[in-house]
Amino acid sequence: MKSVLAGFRPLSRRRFIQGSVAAGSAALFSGCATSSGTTAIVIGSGFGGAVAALRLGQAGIRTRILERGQRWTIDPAGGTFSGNLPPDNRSTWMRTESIAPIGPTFAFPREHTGVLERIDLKGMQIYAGSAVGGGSVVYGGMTVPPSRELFQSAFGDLVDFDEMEEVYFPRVRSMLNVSRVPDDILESEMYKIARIAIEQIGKAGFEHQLIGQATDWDVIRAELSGDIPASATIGELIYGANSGYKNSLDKNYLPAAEATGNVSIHPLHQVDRIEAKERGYSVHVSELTSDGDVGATRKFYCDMLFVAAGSVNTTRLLVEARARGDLPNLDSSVGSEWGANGNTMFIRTEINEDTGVQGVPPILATLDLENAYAPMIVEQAPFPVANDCGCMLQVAVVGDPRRGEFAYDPETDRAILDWPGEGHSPTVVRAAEDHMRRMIEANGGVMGHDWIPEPTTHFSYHPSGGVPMPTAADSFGRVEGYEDLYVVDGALLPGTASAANPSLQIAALAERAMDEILLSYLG
Ligand code: FAE
Repeated sequence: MKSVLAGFRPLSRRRFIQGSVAAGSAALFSGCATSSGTTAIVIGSGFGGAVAALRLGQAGIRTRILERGQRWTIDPAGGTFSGNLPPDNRSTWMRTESIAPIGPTFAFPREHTGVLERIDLKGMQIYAGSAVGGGSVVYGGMTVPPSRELFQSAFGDLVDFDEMEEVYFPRVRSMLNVSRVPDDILESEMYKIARIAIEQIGKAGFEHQLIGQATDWDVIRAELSGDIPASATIGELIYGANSGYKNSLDKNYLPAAEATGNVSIHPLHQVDRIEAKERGYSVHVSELTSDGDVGATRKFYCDMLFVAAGSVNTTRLLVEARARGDLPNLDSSVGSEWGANGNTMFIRTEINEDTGVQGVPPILATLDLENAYAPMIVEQAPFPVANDCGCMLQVAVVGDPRRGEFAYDPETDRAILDWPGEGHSPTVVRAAEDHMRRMIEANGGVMGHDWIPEPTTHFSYHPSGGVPMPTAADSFGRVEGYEDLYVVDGALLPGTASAANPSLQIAALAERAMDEILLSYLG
């Protein structure tokens, strides 16, 4: 690599960062895009993987993304993804029934490599995306920074909040084209529920805020005017957006990575095992059919390996590799400090309002950082099925102290979670109940036990951690014990996303890591 860049003088970290806020490494590394012979593999194409691949491609490094999920291309006529009611097997990763946490279950004739995975761990169920674009295909687009205090207390002096706020959060927002809901759309029929929520949040003595959204509002305008089939306006979110209203990673980072000419994306390539070789790494892959059958098994080799399979899958791959002797030098802390980010939901019914059809994506939140039990952000999430339920769904993200640890189980040959209890900690449940109580006292309504039995205690959309810094990896994702092995996804979070949704932090930490990794690599 160094010979390709003879004469290239890396800037100091600070100068480099200041010169590249919006474009990231692109400005610095474009022109260096001759292939060096160095090869990289990125496992997973979610927030961490997509960022890593783009920056590697711009630096002239031949990169393969190995992604187990399918690549879904929006058909303008609609029908790319499963609808909500009833869902079909495109909705679900490798099961014969649907898994959405709310509402009835639907059976499928056979398994499929659908977009939403549920990982059943002992004491906690985790939802994650499984597609080119990872979680961005199924997510709510909420792009929310943490508070300075919570972030800094989670990261200590390993990551500087000012640097994140000045450099990396803006860079990610710019790539994802994040904006707040425009007035004309907030005033439309699909957001009647949001306007009701704004009023009720105020009556309960809280302040609301409109949050950053990775959404193309023009697509939603086209839905509203009837020019394209309805999608956001009828609540399509968790199984993918048929109108393409989401600014998911397959619309920005990933095509930009491919456009460098150095990055190729390989869908339906499931990594089963990673192994250190004398030089570089070998990656064992099952090539899947769209129904999930194994068509062939292959091995790929690379000099640089970036593991970005999402917090749970990355942690499992590493814990299993350590136990099997494939990566024996991994630190004993790999697998620990894993958390569910206090991500819980509760629903209020009989809110005495005709809510109409509740369109998505979610656009507003309440900061309840002074909550008596734990700091939290509470997002008003449209109820994800298209009916007039007279109900309001809220998604809380609570600073939860509970942590678990993944350990290898020789009987199943898998890493399993040791989680201290059932579901989220009592702190999370009390904080959510306290918030709900204030909303009910001010506005009426009851807890919607038909849909959600209680503030949900047992599942999360926000797996966080498993590769703690600084013991398992440094704050740039460089894994201890190995050269050129990196973790750049949600596994690098300190067991929490600090009472915020994780995607912004994951992508921003990956951007920060890639700046540093490529600078030291090329320097
Ligand atoms: P992720 O995006 O999960 O990407 C990992 C990728 O690796 C996936 O594409 C996998 O298919 C792939 N993969 C896994 N195992 C393998 C393997 N063995 N071989 C090959 N590929 C593999 O990881 N966050 C927000 O900030 N705002 C939201 O509004 C929001 N809404 C959400 C709604 C739902 C329903 C869900 C499930 C999550 C939501 N999240 C939200 C969380 C967010 O999606 C999640 O934190 C990020 O996607 C995690 O990013 P990673 O890069 O860690």
